[in-house]
Amino acid sequence: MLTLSLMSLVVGWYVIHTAIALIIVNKDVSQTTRGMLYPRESETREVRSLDGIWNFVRSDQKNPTQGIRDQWYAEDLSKNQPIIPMPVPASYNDITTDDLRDHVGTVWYDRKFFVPRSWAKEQQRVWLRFGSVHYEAYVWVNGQQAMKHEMGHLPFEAEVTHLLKYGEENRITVMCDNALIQTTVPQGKITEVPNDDGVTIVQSYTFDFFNYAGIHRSVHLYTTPKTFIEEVEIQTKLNDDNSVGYVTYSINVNGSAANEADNNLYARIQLYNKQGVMVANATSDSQLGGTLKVDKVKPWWPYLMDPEPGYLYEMEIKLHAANEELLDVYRLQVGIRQLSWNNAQFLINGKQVYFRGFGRHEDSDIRGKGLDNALMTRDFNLLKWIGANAYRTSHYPYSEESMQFADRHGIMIIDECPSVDTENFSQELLDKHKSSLEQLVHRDRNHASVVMWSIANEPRTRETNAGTYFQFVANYTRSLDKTRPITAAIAQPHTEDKAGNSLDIISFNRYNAWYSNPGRLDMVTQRVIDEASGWYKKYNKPVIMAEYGADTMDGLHMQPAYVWSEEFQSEVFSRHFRAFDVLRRKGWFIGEFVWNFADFKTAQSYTRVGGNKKGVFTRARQPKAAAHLLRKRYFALGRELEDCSFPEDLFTYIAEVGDSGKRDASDL
Ligand code: GCB
Repeated sequence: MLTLSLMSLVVGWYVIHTAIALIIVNKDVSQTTRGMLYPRESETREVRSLDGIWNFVRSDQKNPTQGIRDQWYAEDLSKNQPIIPMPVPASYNDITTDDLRDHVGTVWYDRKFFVPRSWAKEQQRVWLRFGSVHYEAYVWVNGQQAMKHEMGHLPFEAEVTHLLKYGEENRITVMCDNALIQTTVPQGKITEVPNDDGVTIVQSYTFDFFNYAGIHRSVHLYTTPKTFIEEVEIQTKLNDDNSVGYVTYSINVNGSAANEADNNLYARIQLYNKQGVMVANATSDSQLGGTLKVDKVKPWWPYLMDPEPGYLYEMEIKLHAANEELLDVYRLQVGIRQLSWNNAQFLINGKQVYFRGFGRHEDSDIRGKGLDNALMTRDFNLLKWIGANAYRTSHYPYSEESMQFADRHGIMIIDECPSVDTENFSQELLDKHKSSLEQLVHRDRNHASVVMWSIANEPRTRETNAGTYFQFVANYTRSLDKTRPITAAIAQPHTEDKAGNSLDIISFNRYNAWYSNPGRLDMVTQRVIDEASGWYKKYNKPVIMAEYGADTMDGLHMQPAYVWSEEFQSEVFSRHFRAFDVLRRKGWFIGEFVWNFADFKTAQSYTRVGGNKKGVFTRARQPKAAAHLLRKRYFALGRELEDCSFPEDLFTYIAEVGDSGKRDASDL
């Protein structure tokens, strides 16, 4: 009986705000992001990682708020609870051998660390920054609340100068709640369900990836001077023949100079090329803004569109007080490029782009969605091996480290916020959805690789209110950044969609021969052509196929092709390629994205064998047969559209068939 009433309380706790509004209004986002520059060392800043093994406690699922009531943060977790070791960064779900994987509700982490005595400076501040915690986080430092943040996959930070003990040991405590309800982004449902022991609470969600949780990305302590560079926003442009680049910057400062008279701050900006040669410099205006002009610029180009893709300059910003005193130094990598689009094309540096890439996931064995530098590096090597020039960060923002990699390798990013299968449009959901985009744009606006914002994946855009809802979301995103187009990956029939009007580029997802007409390879090509044409006809905007594919068990072979076999995946791809080539000739079809880059874990279901197997690579990042086919297509497109050269090993020697036997593109 007691269990039952506690359970009802738990469900009540998670379902308080589920009312669906009939009228939604466009309110301002109440809390917008400040600061959050990626932590970097400089002459004036120190960075310390708090990654490693933390202590971990899971709350009683039936009593998720117990730790707050009993103030677990006031002491070491180990004082009151049995603790287990937990790696950070990592999802906690797949680390243990018990049922932690499916835990619903709150878990606790803590760790100790020293703050050096030398950090106790009058003119210095200390910040605590999380790359991401999924989903909601409460953070205490030495028992004092330091911050609270709702939303996975996005960073948050707070100044902790006043909470730290210098030259002593300190403790950081984190409570993380993975519960998803109808007003979280993404949405989920918590229900009370009878089981063999009475009742249990169950987390359900419609999206097709495992709801991994925990401290997913790095935790940093970093210092800044008292008066410091808090924000940098840059925008870049090129002249008509791409020979001159312009970098417009604006800087925000937090704090004021020690002496009132010196408060007239200014910044000196220097731009260095890859050889370390200074190519432009400027002194800011009194608003701390200005424009750098770069003669003989090397523009940022996507992979295979130029022999030197992903060219980055280093921008050095030195903040000075009026008396010349150097207050702060921050450096960031800058790619100089210009985006444009119209009703049929997307262009970079004046050149038409044809996207060829993937929908992806941050997902791997054991670490779940935890940042893993080895995995990230391998993934970028595979992207380049296969000749992709783009991916969508389906279905949430990816790590800042991966965005930096994308800049460096020339991989274009369609940057997606965490809204998946969006439905039951309520005021509270709208506010959070907008907030997720505000946080995303703020975090990623300076990345050359980010070429488009995706405001949702497979939203239910035929529902009542969908038109108004997405108009508000799209217009808000546009108000944050006018330099990039806006898309959403839509799977509703174009005839019933209400969101396309608000987008700049239409992306659609469809699984012909899989979810529609399974196994029917003869029902792919024409259907793809018809659907893409339908979208274009309705909205007169460029169209991308953002998802297509087939689940494939690596090692399963069946001839003739049969669902789940490697042969079938290759055939499904090939039938799509035919459609894409017809569509490309129409002039408004601008990209093809396979679902998915690699196999990934999902919630348990009878349609999934250990997860979603639509990967071109296995979860261990080895190619399936279709990867070799896709590689030939992506490089063939690169050769046709951008005159790229073929990798030496693209073709396997088969037989002497004259001169055309080896390098003729028609043999692909
Ligand atoms: C989709 C979703 C993606 C799924 C995929 C599938 O349309 O956008 O998240 O994983 O289908 O394989 O079912």
